[in-house]
Amino acid sequence: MYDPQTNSFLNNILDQLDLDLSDKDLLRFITRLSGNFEVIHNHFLGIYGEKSSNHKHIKNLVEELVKAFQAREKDLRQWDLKRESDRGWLLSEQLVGSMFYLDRYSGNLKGFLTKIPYLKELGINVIHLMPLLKSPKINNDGGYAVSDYRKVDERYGSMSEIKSIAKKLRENDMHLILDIVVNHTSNEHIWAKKAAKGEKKYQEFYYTYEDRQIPDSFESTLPEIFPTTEPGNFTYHPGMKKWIMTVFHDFQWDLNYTNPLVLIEMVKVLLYLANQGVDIFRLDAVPFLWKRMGTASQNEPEAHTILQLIKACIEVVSPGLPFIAEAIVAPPEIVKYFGDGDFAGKECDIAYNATLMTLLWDAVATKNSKLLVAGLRHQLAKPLGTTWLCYIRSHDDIGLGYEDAYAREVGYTPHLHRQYLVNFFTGKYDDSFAMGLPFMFDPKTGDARISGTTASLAGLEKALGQGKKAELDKAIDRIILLHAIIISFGGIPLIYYGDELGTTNHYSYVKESGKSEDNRWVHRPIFDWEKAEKRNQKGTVEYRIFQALKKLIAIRKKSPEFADLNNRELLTTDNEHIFAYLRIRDNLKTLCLYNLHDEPQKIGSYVLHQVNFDLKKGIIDKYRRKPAPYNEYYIELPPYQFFWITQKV
Ligand code: OTU
Repeated sequence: MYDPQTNSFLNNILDQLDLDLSDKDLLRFITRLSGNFEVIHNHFLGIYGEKSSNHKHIKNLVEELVKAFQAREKDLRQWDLKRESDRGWLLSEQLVGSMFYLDRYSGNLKGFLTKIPYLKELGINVIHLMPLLKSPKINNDGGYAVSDYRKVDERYGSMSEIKSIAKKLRENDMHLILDIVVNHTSNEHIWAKKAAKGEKKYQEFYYTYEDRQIPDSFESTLPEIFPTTEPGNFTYHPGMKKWIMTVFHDFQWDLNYTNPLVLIEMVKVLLYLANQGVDIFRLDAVPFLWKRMGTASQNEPEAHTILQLIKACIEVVSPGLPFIAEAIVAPPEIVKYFGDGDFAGKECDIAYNATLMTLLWDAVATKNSKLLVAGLRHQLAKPLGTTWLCYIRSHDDIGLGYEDAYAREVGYTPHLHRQYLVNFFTGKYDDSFAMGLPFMFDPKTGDARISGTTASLAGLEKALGQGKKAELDKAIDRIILLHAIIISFGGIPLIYYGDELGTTNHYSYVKESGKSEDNRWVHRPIFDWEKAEKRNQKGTVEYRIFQALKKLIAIRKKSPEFADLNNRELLTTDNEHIFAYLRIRDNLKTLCLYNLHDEPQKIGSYVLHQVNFDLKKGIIDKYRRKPAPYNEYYIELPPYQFFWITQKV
């Protein structure tokens, strides 16, 4: 709501800028600015306090927004207007994503352009290029340790190439996602270097302490992210003679957002990258943005305030530019990154559906949907206009971060069940088909996470090794089944590069410097373009998986009910081995049934009545393009098969 005092503050700032208000674009900018200014102002003072220095900072922030808008190129401004008028594009069934390490996929940015036809063939149009900004050669955590936010690493190309790729993708109706590593910088970033040299201003950009007193107090409640290789959350810097907070690796220094200058600098970075034509920002590690002693320093309320504040700023310059929250945290915490209360839908637009991902793997191991369904039922409704990234694998490990309560609800002892899953996926049991690796086993807590590619976790690597045809078929079916779920569930499916070809674990990382100690590299393969050629060769594994995924994607794009309008209904059925949900849009209805078991499973045909199908009219399985099979009593699903049963009502 309009507030006279805040408005007069804004007018004063604008008056001093002497803007040409006959410029229509600028007027649109001012409209947005006046719409968001109260949030910018109040959130800023809410976090940093009602001080005159903070009023100056707000003024400075507005000036930066004006400068960034003035620098924004004409074609991007036009693009903004298009996005502004169609907020639904993000929820559309047309979007299908994938992610790539440039060096491992196409060598560099130039090479990536030559891969667009391959991506189009599969149906991919949302492109997440893994971190590509300047970072140290070895200590870079796959690019998540940035040493210059305004330069592309020379290994990959240049900033002007980003500009042209973003443009080229837009011309092809594709969208570019880039990472913004907001929580920390590399120790080789200029701020860190200046801090190391003793510049107080830059030491205050980070959390630095002269002795162990505060670090020790923090440590009593801070968990460890990489306990095996990076125990503790602080690193001693002998030059500075200070302890620095380094929650991830020792070379990743946590930025100190209690310092308003850090926030302003980060907003400037985002504005700069938005002006290069980036379509979507993936904000890395957002739960960690605010530290509070006595807590785990994740998901603190201020982390949300900061995100809302950043959003309010970016929206003024490049309206409709979505944020992805990378928040792989407890399920009830994840949805909060969409914003809640008055800020519902005004924080991040997209979030990783880590709950779905983890519980899908649970379903693979147990061949049972009960924990999956329980977990999803507890997933809080998200605001309209926001959407999930639905994924099976990403470049990170699989953490078993579901709530204990869900596990208890379905009759599991939470920690034993977690242990079972880790053992299962790391191939400890004779009947396990998975060949994953344990990631960051922590003897203090007994917890571990899991590394491995989709194909290796789903049994393909083992089946290929043993040369067992029946096992191979099952593994392929599992891979297709999992993809059928993420493609139809609601949200943007994110297909991990190489999964479309059944790429198994890539063990040569142990010989790569800077990677050997981090087994997440086992599932970050060097893409094999010869293998990709086999997608055209009937009967090959690559053909079977690629063509099935291609078909699933093509069907998705012709199925408006697969858009994400909070139009999914989870169904409880009489068979726990079957996962079932209904997707509805206007007069379209699709019942999605998945057999998670390696034996045929039946589900009572009452489910067809339950979802109000008119059986006289006939029901079609969209995948097979045939009438869906059922009799008076049941529908039978062959092992690891699924039906997308549809009817226009
Ligand atoms: C992210 O992941 C990135 O995806 C990782 O590749 C990076 O190593 C890391 O940040 C540091 O930049 O802990 O195990 O809740 O789960 O931020 C992966 C979010 C991670 C964290 C997530 C982090």
